[in-house]
Amino acid sequence: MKKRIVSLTGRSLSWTLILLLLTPTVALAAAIALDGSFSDWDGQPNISDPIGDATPNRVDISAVYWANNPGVSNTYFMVQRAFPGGQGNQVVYYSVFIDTNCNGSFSESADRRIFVAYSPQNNIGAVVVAILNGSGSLISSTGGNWGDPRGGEPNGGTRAEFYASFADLGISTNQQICFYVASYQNAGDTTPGDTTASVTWAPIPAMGYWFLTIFVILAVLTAWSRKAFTGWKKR
Ligand SMILES: [Ca+2]
Ligand SMILES: [Ca+2]
Ligand SMILES: [Ca+2]
Repeated sequence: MKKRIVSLTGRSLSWTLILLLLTPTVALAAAIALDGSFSDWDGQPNISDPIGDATPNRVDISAVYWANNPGVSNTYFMVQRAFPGGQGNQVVYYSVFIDTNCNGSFSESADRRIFVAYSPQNNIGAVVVAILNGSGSLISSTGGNWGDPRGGEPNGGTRAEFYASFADLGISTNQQICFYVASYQNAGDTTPGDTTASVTWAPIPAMGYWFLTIFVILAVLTAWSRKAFTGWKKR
């Protein structure tokens, strides 16, 4: 019995240590702010797209990032394009096509399309977002100064961040979704892979981090109580 208690204690401590090591990593990786600054995307999941596979430059996607924040039922995206140059019309339209049930069809009523217009100005990067269902009906719209303003290379007029709530996407927490991103309504550049490929993603449950924290605390308390019990038995 004593051996079993010691074994359980050791196992609990091992799990506690693993979870304690994992928890700060999760917490540090999730702090997206819609503010037109982009250092918050460092370390987030992303796919690079080749530069030079679409013309003009303003429709040439170079990277797509996605993330969600702890305790917030939103999906966040950031799309970067090739430097569009300082002249002419720099406006670009993106669509994030979401197959919410991952059945290969993106045009069912349960599916979604996040339509984005990004227009870099001299001091702000204006972003307007409309969320449509797979049939094209408008669900909601929003926007903000969420992009790079016009400017020089390498980042001037290139990056835009935006979001869509779980509610507007019609998804539940931890639901697996499949998505791809296209510029100019699929006539410009697509990511990933300029094919019909898509990214599969299960946004972390809104309360997942809290659950993990509580789980770690319970594991620590369990380990301590069992250790204390073992010590008491020795006396
Ligand atoms: Ca940001
Ligand atoms: Ca590209
Ligand atoms: Ca579908």
